[in-house]
Amino acid sequence: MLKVGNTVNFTPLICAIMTTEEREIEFQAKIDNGQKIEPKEWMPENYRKQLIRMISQHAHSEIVGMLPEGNWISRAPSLRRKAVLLAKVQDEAGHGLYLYSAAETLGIDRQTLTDQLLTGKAKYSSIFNYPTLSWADIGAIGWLVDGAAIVNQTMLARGSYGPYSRAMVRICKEESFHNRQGYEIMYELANGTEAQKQMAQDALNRWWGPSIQMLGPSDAASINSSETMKWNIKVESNDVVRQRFIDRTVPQAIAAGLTIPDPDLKYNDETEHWEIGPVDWNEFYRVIKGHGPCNKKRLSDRQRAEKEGEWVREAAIAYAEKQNKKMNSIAA
Ligand code: BYC
Repeated sequence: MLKVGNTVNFTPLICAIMTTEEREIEFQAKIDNGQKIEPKEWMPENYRKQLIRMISQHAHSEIVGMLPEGNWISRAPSLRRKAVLLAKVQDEAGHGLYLYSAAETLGIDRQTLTDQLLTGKAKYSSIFNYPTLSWADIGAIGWLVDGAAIVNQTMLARGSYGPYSRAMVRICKEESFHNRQGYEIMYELANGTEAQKQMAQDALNRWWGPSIQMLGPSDAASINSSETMKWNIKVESNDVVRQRFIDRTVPQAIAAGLTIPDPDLKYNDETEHWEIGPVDWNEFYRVIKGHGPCNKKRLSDRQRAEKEGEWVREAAIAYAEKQNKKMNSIAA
């Protein structure tokens, strides 16, 4: 009980005697009012778990996502393209760092999260288990993968957890540049020589399906949605976000003179939406269970990077300790 001026504040006492059920009701009311939840506030254990799962998968995706693009830095067709790609890949590393930091506010440390990735316990986005076979694949990743990510992440920016939603705002701004550079690559190739046009079409043919799948299973199969949506971690369902991505991307393909590889694709005048044919969910589940074309390579590359980077982490810790000692001796 706190004495404030002449009045007595019973709030801490009331909080202390609230049951879990009462706290959950109060928490849900905050969510329904559109209030953000901040790290030190009370939250249901499953809210915390769901966020750690999602934010860490997202962070791992940013880091693993650097690998397919990194593959083309040394082979980019011009100095301008190389500089842009290098900057983009560095941005993805930055996104990973914000996201690991956002996850750490939930009481889990980064090494634990990294270990979960390296031991194959944690997922990362299915899309990064495909190879980048030609330069056009770099265009397709920026256009389609970053495009899908932006649609998903502008939705996540409206989510209930403060640190995650704020990280999304900044990440989306950077993703918009990534998306445009990817579309520019595709547009130029599609309007170049016949061979270049074919290269762009081939990349679209291979990346379209996985980009559609990347936005998560259909609503009927989405096991986490009941919790992630009840708590506004996701404010829209997987299918709603997927439809927005399709509606925005199909006209871009048409403008570039490329063909979406879906014979069932059609525009519905009544709903004003593009409708696609069946999604290959078998492929999606195969990939997220570890059997995509590059799952093994992606994991072994990350494991190697962890091992080869050990001396850097040791040096950084030794340097920080030395600096601390120096500061303490100045203060003494
Ligand atoms: N890949 O119940 P559901 C980038 C899993 S990086 C793998 O619908 P939820 C970029 C899901 O985790 C952007 N797994 O789940 C970087 C769950 O399994 P668990 C990456 C997937 O959470 C570098 C199960 O399927 N973006 O843009 O309600 C270069 C059932 O799913 C996938 C994010 O990470 C998938 N694609 O909704 C270039 C966004 N989809 O965990 C670009 C953050 C689903 O129960 N995440 N699963 O074992 C989300 O927004 C949500 O987690 C999802 C799924 C919409 C993806």
